[in-house]
Amino acid sequence: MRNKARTTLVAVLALAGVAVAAPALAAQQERRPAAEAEPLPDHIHGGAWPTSHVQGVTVDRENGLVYWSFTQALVKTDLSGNVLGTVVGLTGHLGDIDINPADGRVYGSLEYKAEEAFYIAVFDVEKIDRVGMNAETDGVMTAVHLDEVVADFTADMNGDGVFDGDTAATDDHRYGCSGIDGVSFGPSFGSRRGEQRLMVAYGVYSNTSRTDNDHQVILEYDVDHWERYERPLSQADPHRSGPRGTDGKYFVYTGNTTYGVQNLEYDAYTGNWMMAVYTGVKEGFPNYSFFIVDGAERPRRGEIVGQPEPERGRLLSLVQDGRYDPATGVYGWDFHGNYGLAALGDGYYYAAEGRRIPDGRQEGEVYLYRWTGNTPTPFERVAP
Ligand SMILES: [Ca+2]
Ligand SMILES: [Ca+2]
Ligand SMILES: [Ca+2]
Repeated sequence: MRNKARTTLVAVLALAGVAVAAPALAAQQERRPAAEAEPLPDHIHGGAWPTSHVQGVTVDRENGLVYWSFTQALVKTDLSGNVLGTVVGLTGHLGDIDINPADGRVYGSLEYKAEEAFYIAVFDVEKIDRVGMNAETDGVMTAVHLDEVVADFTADMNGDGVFDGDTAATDDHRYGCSGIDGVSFGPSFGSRRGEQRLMVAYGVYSNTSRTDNDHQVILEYDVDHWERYERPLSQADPHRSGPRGTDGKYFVYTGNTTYGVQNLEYDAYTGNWMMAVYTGVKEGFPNYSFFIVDGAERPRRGEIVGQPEPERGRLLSLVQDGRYDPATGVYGWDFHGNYGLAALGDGYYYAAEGRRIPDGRQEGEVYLYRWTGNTPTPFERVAP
Protein backbone atom coordinates (compact mmCIF):
# COMPACT_ATOMS: atom_id res chain seq x y z
CA MET A 1 0.00 0.00 0.00
CA ARG A 2 2.75 2.40 0.94
CA ASN A 3 4.69 1.50 -2.20
CA LYS A 4 1.65 2.27 -4.26
CA ALA A 5 1.30 5.68 -2.59
CA ARG A 6 4.93 6.41 -3.35
CA THR A 7 4.74 5.46 -7.01
CA THR A 8 1.58 7.53 -7.42
CA LEU A 9 3.35 10.50 -5.86
CA VAL A 10 6.27 10.06 -8.22
CA ALA A 11 3.83 9.98 -11.14
CA VAL A 12 2.10 13.15 -9.93
CA LEU A 13 5.42 14.96 -9.56
CA ALA A 14 6.39 13.79 -13.03
CA LEU A 15 3.12 15.10 -14.48
CA ALA A 16 3.66 18.41 -12.74
CA GLY A 17 7.01 18.74 -14.48
CA VAL A 18 8.97 18.33 -11.28
CA ALA A 19 12.32 16.63 -11.77
CA VAL A 20 12.38 13.17 -10.28
CA ALA A 21 15.22 10.74 -10.03
CA ALA A 22 13.45 7.98 -11.97
CA PRO A 23 14.17 7.79 -15.71
CA ALA A 24 11.51 9.36 -17.94
CA LEU A 25 10.36 6.03 -19.33
CA ALA A 26 9.89 4.53 -15.89
CA ALA A 27 7.97 7.58 -14.77
CA GLN A 28 5.71 7.25 -17.77
CA GLN A 29 5.05 3.61 -17.00
CA GLU A 30 4.11 4.60 -13.49
CA ARG A 31 1.47 7.04 -14.65
CA ARG A 32 -1.97 5.96 -13.64
CA PRO A 33 -5.31 7.01 -15.08
CA ALA A 34 -7.03 9.91 -13.29
CA ALA A 35 -9.77 7.59 -12.06
CA GLU A 36 -7.25 5.46 -10.17
CA ALA A 37 -8.56 4.89 -6.66
CA GLU A 38 -6.70 6.56 -3.79
CA PRO A 39 -4.40 4.24 -1.86
CA LEU A 40 -6.04 2.67 1.17
CA PRO A 41 -4.64 3.89 4.49
CA ASP A 42 -3.61 1.30 7.08
CA HIS A 43 -5.93 2.91 9.60
CA ILE A 44 -8.90 5.30 9.54
CA HIS A 45 -10.54 6.85 12.58
CA GLY A 46 -14.30 7.36 12.20
CA GLY A 47 -14.69 9.88 15.00
CA ALA A 48 -16.40 9.69 18.39
CA TRP A 49 -20.16 10.06 18.67
CA PRO A 50 -22.86 10.25 21.37
CA THR A 51 -24.32 6.95 20.19
CA SER A 52 -23.98 3.22 20.70
CA HIS A 53 -21.02 1.42 19.10
CA VAL A 54 -19.96 1.24 15.47
CA GLN A 55 -22.02 -1.44 13.69
CA GLY A 56 -20.73 -1.42 10.13
CA VAL A 57 -18.47 0.29 7.59
CA THR A 58 -18.50 0.47 3.82
CA VAL A 59 -16.03 2.13 1.46
CA ASP A 60 -16.61 3.98 -1.82
CA ARG A 61 -13.14 3.52 -3.30
CA GLU A 62 -13.84 5.45 -6.46
CA ASN A 63 -14.68 8.63 -4.55
CA GLY A 64 -12.46 8.00 -1.51
CA LEU A 65 -15.35 7.95 0.98
CA VAL A 66 -16.14 5.85 4.05
CA TYR A 67 -19.57 5.39 5.62
CA TRP A 68 -19.92 4.32 9.24
CA SER A 69 -23.01 3.03 11.02
CA PHE A 70 -23.00 4.15 14.66
CA THR A 71 -26.36 2.53 15.62
CA GLN A 72 -28.25 5.86 15.84
CA ALA A 73 -26.26 7.78 13.22
CA LEU A 74 -24.68 7.38 9.81
CA VAL A 75 -21.30 9.10 9.46
CA LYS A 76 -19.58 10.06 6.18
CA THR A 77 -15.83 10.62 6.15
CA ASP A 78 -13.02 10.70 3.63
CA LEU A 79 -10.21 8.14 3.69
CA SER A 80 -8.32 10.30 6.21
CA GLY A 81 -11.23 10.23 8.63
CA ASN A 82 -12.24 13.86 8.05
CA VAL A 83 -15.96 14.08 8.80
CA LEU A 84 -17.95 15.27 5.78
CA GLY A 85 -21.42 14.88 7.26
CA THR A 86 -23.73 12.85 9.48
CA VAL A 87 -27.35 11.68 9.50
CA VAL A 88 -28.77 11.64 13.03
CA GLY A 89 -32.06 11.24 14.87
CA LEU A 90 -32.51 7.50 14.40
CA THR A 91 -34.44 6.09 17.36
CA GLY A 92 -34.16 2.46 16.22
CA HIS A 93 -31.09 0.29 15.60
CA LEU A 94 -29.05 0.90 12.46
CA GLY A 95 -26.83 -2.16 11.97
CA ASP A 96 -24.59 -3.26 9.14
CA ILE A 97 -24.45 -1.19 5.92
CA ASP A 98 -23.30 -1.65 2.33
CA ILE A 99 -23.09 0.41 -0.87
CA ASN A 100 -25.30 -0.69 -3.74
CA PRO A 101 -22.90 -0.66 -6.71
CA ALA A 102 -25.86 -0.08 -9.06
CA ASP A 103 -26.99 3.26 -7.58
CA GLY A 104 -24.16 4.36 -5.24
CA ARG A 105 -26.50 4.60 -2.26
CA VAL A 106 -25.87 3.07 1.17
CA TYR A 107 -28.31 0.41 2.39
CA GLY A 108 -28.49 -0.61 6.04
CA SER A 109 -30.59 -2.75 8.37
CA LEU A 110 -32.84 -0.68 10.65
CA GLU A 111 -34.88 -2.21 13.48
CA TYR A 112 -37.75 -1.00 15.65
CA LYS A 113 -38.47 -4.11 17.73
CA ALA A 114 -41.14 -2.61 20.01
CA GLU A 115 -43.06 -1.48 16.92
CA GLU A 116 -42.39 -4.86 15.21
CA ALA A 117 -41.02 -2.92 12.22
CA PHE A 118 -37.89 -3.93 10.29
CA TYR A 119 -36.46 -1.95 7.38
CA ILE A 120 -33.71 -1.55 4.92
CA ALA A 121 -32.80 2.13 5.25
CA VAL A 122 -31.58 3.67 1.99
CA PHE A 123 -29.28 6.68 2.34
CA ASP A 124 -28.85 9.07 -0.58
CA VAL A 125 -25.27 9.60 0.51
CA GLU A 126 -24.36 12.11 -2.20
CA LYS A 127 -26.67 14.58 -0.41
CA ILE A 128 -24.93 14.19 2.96
CA ASP A 129 -22.93 17.43 3.14
CA ARG A 130 -23.08 18.61 6.75
CA VAL A 131 -23.05 17.32 10.32
CA GLY A 132 -26.43 16.77 11.96
CA MET A 133 -28.75 16.10 9.02
CA ASN A 134 -32.06 14.63 10.20
CA ALA A 135 -32.96 11.11 9.06
CA GLU A 136 -36.67 11.93 8.89
CA THR A 137 -36.83 15.47 7.60
CA ASP A 138 -33.73 16.26 5.51
CA GLY A 139 -34.58 14.09 2.51
CA VAL A 140 -31.51 11.87 2.77
CA MET A 141 -33.13 8.60 3.92
CA THR A 142 -35.97 6.37 2.78
CA ALA A 143 -36.94 2.98 4.16
CA VAL A 144 -38.34 -0.25 2.77
CA HIS A 145 -40.22 -2.51 5.19
CA LEU A 146 -39.50 -6.26 5.29
CA ASP A 147 -42.67 -8.26 6.09
CA GLU A 148 -40.78 -11.54 6.11
CA VAL A 149 -38.75 -10.49 9.14
CA VAL A 150 -41.86 -9.41 11.06
CA ALA A 151 -43.51 -12.79 10.40
CA ASP A 152 -40.55 -14.73 11.85
CA PHE A 153 -39.80 -12.25 14.67
CA THR A 154 -43.41 -12.27 15.94
CA ALA A 155 -44.05 -16.01 15.49
CA ASP A 156 -45.87 -17.51 18.49
CA MET A 157 -43.82 -20.70 18.38
CA ASN A 158 -45.19 -22.31 21.55
CA GLY A 159 -48.78 -21.62 20.44
CA ASP A 160 -49.95 -20.13 23.73
CA GLY A 161 -51.59 -17.19 21.95
CA VAL A 162 -49.05 -14.75 23.41
CA PHE A 163 -46.08 -13.22 21.61
CA ASP A 164 -43.42 -12.66 24.24
CA GLY A 165 -41.75 -9.68 22.52
CA ASP A 166 -38.11 -8.62 22.51
CA THR A 167 -36.62 -11.25 24.81
CA ALA A 168 -34.28 -14.20 24.32
CA ALA A 169 -35.88 -16.18 27.17
CA THR A 170 -38.76 -17.60 25.18
CA ASP A 171 -39.63 -20.31 22.67
CA ASP A 172 -41.21 -17.64 20.45
CA HIS A 173 -39.50 -16.07 17.37
CA ARG A 174 -39.18 -18.54 14.43
CA TYR A 175 -35.54 -19.71 14.05
CA GLY A 176 -34.87 -17.53 17.13
CA CYS A 177 -35.17 -14.41 14.93
CA SER A 178 -34.34 -11.23 16.85
CA GLY A 179 -34.51 -8.98 13.77
CA ILE A 180 -31.86 -8.20 11.16
CA ASP A 181 -28.27 -6.98 11.15
CA GLY A 182 -25.70 -8.13 8.53
CA VAL A 183 -26.30 -6.85 4.99
CA SER A 184 -24.28 -7.08 1.79
CA PHE A 185 -24.66 -6.82 -1.94
CA GLY A 186 -23.31 -9.67 -4.01
CA PRO A 187 -24.29 -12.26 -6.59
CA SER A 188 -26.92 -14.93 -5.91
CA PHE A 189 -25.51 -17.94 -4.11
CA GLY A 190 -23.97 -20.35 -6.60
CA SER A 191 -23.60 -17.76 -9.36
CA ARG A 192 -20.46 -15.65 -9.06
CA ARG A 193 -21.19 -13.54 -12.10
CA GLY A 194 -24.90 -13.20 -11.39
CA GLU A 195 -26.79 -9.96 -10.87
CA GLN A 196 -26.13 -8.13 -7.63
CA ARG A 197 -28.66 -8.92 -4.93
CA LEU A 198 -29.10 -7.54 -1.44
CA MET A 199 -28.59 -10.23 1.20
CA VAL A 200 -30.01 -9.53 4.68
CA ALA A 201 -29.06 -11.72 7.65
CA TYR A 202 -31.20 -12.29 10.72
CA GLY A 203 -30.20 -11.48 14.22
CA VAL A 204 -30.74 -14.65 16.29
CA TYR A 205 -31.22 -14.57 20.05
CA SER A 206 -28.82 -16.53 22.21
CA ASN A 207 -30.86 -19.33 23.81
CA THR A 208 -29.38 -22.68 24.83
CA SER A 209 -32.65 -24.44 25.67
CA ARG A 210 -34.08 -24.77 22.15
CA THR A 211 -32.84 -26.57 19.04
CA ASP A 212 -34.49 -24.51 16.27
CA ASN A 213 -32.04 -21.57 16.48
CA ASP A 214 -28.83 -23.19 15.18
CA HIS A 215 -28.93 -21.66 11.69
CA GLN A 216 -28.04 -18.29 10.29
CA VAL A 217 -30.90 -17.09 8.10
CA ILE A 218 -30.25 -14.95 5.02
CA LEU A 219 -32.93 -13.26 2.90
CA GLU A 220 -32.26 -12.35 -0.73
CA TYR A 221 -33.81 -9.28 -2.39
CA ASP A 222 -33.63 -7.95 -5.91
CA VAL A 223 -33.71 -4.18 -5.20
CA ASP A 224 -33.91 -3.08 -8.86
CA HIS A 225 -37.51 -1.95 -8.52
CA TRP A 226 -37.55 -0.90 -4.90
CA GLU A 227 -38.41 2.75 -5.79
CA ARG A 228 -42.05 1.67 -5.62
CA TYR A 229 -41.64 0.76 -1.94
CA GLU A 230 -39.28 3.47 -0.72
CA ARG A 231 -40.87 5.99 1.65
CA PRO A 232 -39.41 8.53 4.04
CA LEU A 233 -39.67 7.18 7.58
CA SER A 234 -41.75 8.74 10.33
CA GLN A 235 -40.52 6.89 13.40
CA ALA A 236 -43.62 7.83 15.40
CA ASP A 237 -45.80 6.22 12.73
CA PRO A 238 -43.69 3.53 11.04
CA HIS A 239 -44.89 2.63 7.53
CA ARG A 240 -45.18 -0.91 6.17
CA SER A 241 -44.29 -0.29 2.54
CA GLY A 242 -42.16 -3.10 1.18
CA PRO A 243 -42.10 -6.40 -0.67
CA ARG A 244 -44.46 -9.13 0.57
CA GLY A 245 -42.01 -11.94 0.06
CA THR A 246 -38.32 -12.42 -0.64
CA ASP A 247 -36.37 -13.48 -3.70
CA GLY A 248 -34.78 -16.28 -1.69
CA LYS A 249 -34.42 -17.51 1.90
CA TYR A 250 -31.38 -19.50 2.96
CA PHE A 251 -30.11 -21.32 6.04
CA VAL A 252 -26.54 -21.89 7.20
CA TYR A 253 -25.86 -24.37 9.99
CA THR A 254 -23.34 -22.79 12.39
CA GLY A 255 -24.84 -23.46 15.81
CA ASN A 256 -26.62 -20.76 17.81
CA THR A 257 -24.82 -17.41 18.07
CA THR A 258 -25.43 -14.28 20.10
CA TYR A 259 -27.54 -12.05 17.83
CA GLY A 260 -26.77 -13.80 14.56
CA VAL A 261 -24.73 -12.36 11.72
CA GLN A 262 -23.40 -8.98 12.85
CA ASN A 263 -21.56 -8.30 9.62
CA LEU A 264 -22.21 -9.99 6.32
CA GLU A 265 -19.81 -9.25 3.48
CA TYR A 266 -19.47 -10.61 -0.03
CA ASP A 267 -15.79 -10.85 -0.91
CA ALA A 268 -15.23 -10.72 -4.68
CA TYR A 269 -11.58 -11.74 -4.17
CA THR A 270 -12.42 -15.20 -2.77
CA GLY A 271 -15.94 -15.34 -4.19
CA ASN A 272 -17.28 -16.18 -0.74
CA TRP A 273 -19.61 -14.65 1.85
CA MET A 274 -18.09 -13.74 5.20
CA MET A 275 -20.10 -13.71 8.42
CA ALA A 276 -18.77 -12.14 11.62
CA VAL A 277 -20.73 -12.99 14.78
CA TYR A 278 -20.71 -12.62 18.54
CA THR A 279 -19.86 -16.15 19.60
CA GLY A 280 -22.54 -18.55 20.75
CA VAL A 281 -22.60 -20.24 24.14
CA LYS A 282 -24.39 -23.51 23.35
CA GLU A 283 -22.59 -26.62 24.60
CA GLY A 284 -21.83 -29.12 21.88
CA PHE A 285 -20.98 -26.45 19.30
CA PRO A 286 -17.51 -25.04 18.57
CA ASN A 287 -18.87 -21.46 18.83
CA TYR A 288 -16.51 -19.92 16.26
CA SER A 289 -16.52 -16.15 15.77
CA PHE A 290 -16.24 -16.11 11.97
CA PHE A 291 -17.83 -18.22 9.25
CA ILE A 292 -17.42 -18.24 5.47
CA VAL A 293 -20.18 -19.39 3.13
CA ASP A 294 -19.07 -21.02 -0.12
CA GLY A 295 -20.29 -18.57 -2.76
CA ALA A 296 -19.75 -20.97 -5.65
CA GLU A 297 -21.95 -23.73 -4.33
CA ARG A 298 -25.59 -23.73 -5.34
CA PRO A 299 -28.06 -23.86 -2.45
CA ARG A 300 -29.44 -27.36 -1.95
CA ARG A 301 -32.80 -28.37 -0.54
CA GLY A 302 -32.61 -30.20 2.74
CA GLU A 303 -33.91 -30.36 6.28
CA ILE A 304 -33.55 -27.27 8.46
CA VAL A 305 -32.60 -29.41 11.42
CA GLY A 306 -33.94 -28.78 14.91
CA GLN A 307 -37.33 -27.28 14.02
CA PRO A 308 -40.43 -28.18 16.11
CA GLU A 309 -42.01 -29.68 12.98
CA PRO A 310 -39.80 -31.19 10.24
CA GLU A 311 -39.08 -28.41 7.76
CA ARG A 312 -37.14 -28.23 4.52
CA GLY A 313 -35.44 -25.19 3.06
CA ARG A 314 -32.56 -23.98 0.93
CA LEU A 315 -29.28 -24.73 2.68
CA LEU A 316 -25.92 -23.05 2.11
CA SER A 317 -22.53 -24.66 2.77
CA LEU A 318 -19.62 -23.36 4.79
CA VAL A 319 -16.22 -23.30 3.09
CA GLN A 320 -14.47 -26.51 4.17
CA ASP A 321 -11.34 -24.90 5.56
CA GLY A 322 -10.11 -23.27 8.75
CA ARG A 323 -11.10 -24.79 12.08
CA TYR A 324 -13.35 -27.83 12.01
CA ASP A 325 -15.61 -29.48 14.55
CA PRO A 326 -16.23 -33.11 13.55
CA ALA A 327 -19.09 -33.55 16.02
CA THR A 328 -21.25 -30.93 14.30
CA GLY A 329 -19.56 -30.67 10.88
CA VAL A 330 -19.16 -26.91 11.41
CA TYR A 331 -16.18 -25.05 9.92
CA GLY A 332 -15.10 -21.59 11.08
CA TRP A 333 -12.32 -19.19 11.96
CA ASP A 334 -11.21 -16.85 14.75
CA PHE A 335 -11.61 -13.19 13.80
CA HIS A 336 -13.47 -10.12 15.00
CA GLY A 337 -15.09 -8.01 12.24
CA ASN A 338 -18.37 -8.03 14.13
CA TYR A 339 -18.31 -4.20 14.46
CA GLY A 340 -17.63 -3.74 10.75
CA LEU A 341 -16.06 -5.60 7.85
CA ALA A 342 -15.54 -4.20 4.36
CA ALA A 343 -14.03 -6.25 1.52
CA LEU A 344 -12.00 -3.78 -0.57
CA GLY A 345 -10.93 -6.04 -3.44
CA ASP A 346 -7.60 -7.72 -4.22
CA GLY A 347 -7.67 -9.55 -0.88
CA TYR A 348 -7.72 -6.41 1.30
CA TYR A 349 -10.26 -5.64 4.01
CA TYR A 350 -11.11 -3.10 6.67
CA ALA A 351 -12.18 -4.53 10.03
CA ALA A 352 -13.66 -2.19 12.62
CA GLU A 353 -13.06 -1.76 16.30
CA GLY A 354 -14.83 0.52 18.72
CA ARG A 355 -15.08 1.47 22.34
CA ARG A 356 -16.57 3.96 24.78
CA ILE A 357 -14.20 6.80 25.62
CA PRO A 358 -14.10 8.59 29.01
CA ASP A 359 -16.50 11.38 27.98
CA GLY A 360 -19.14 8.76 27.19
CA ARG A 361 -18.95 8.88 23.41
CA GLN A 362 -18.25 5.83 21.23
CA GLU A 363 -15.26 5.94 18.92
CA GLY A 364 -14.85 3.71 15.89
CA GLU A 365 -11.89 2.95 13.65
CA VAL A 366 -10.82 0.50 10.98
CA TYR A 367 -7.52 -1.27 10.34
CA LEU A 368 -6.40 -2.66 7.00
CA TYR A 369 -6.02 -6.44 6.74
CA ARG A 370 -4.93 -8.76 3.97
CA TRP A 371 -6.18 -12.26 3.24
CA THR A 372 -3.83 -15.13 4.13
CA GLY A 373 -6.30 -18.01 4.33
CA ASN A 374 -4.42 -19.25 7.39
CA THR A 375 -5.96 -21.21 10.25
CA PRO A 376 -7.24 -20.18 12.72
CA THR A 377 -7.22 -16.53 11.53
CA PRO A 378 -7.35 -16.00 7.76
CA PHE A 379 -6.31 -12.29 7.79
CA GLU A 380 -3.21 -10.41 8.85
CA ARG A 381 -3.09 -6.76 9.79
CA VAL A 382 -1.10 -4.77 7.24
CA ALA A 383 0.52 -2.42 9.78
CA PRO A 384 1.22 -3.89 13.23
CA1 LIG B 1 -45.87 -17.57 22.74
CA1 LIG C 1 -24.49 -5.25 14.82
CA1 LIG D 1 -21.81 -5.69 5.23
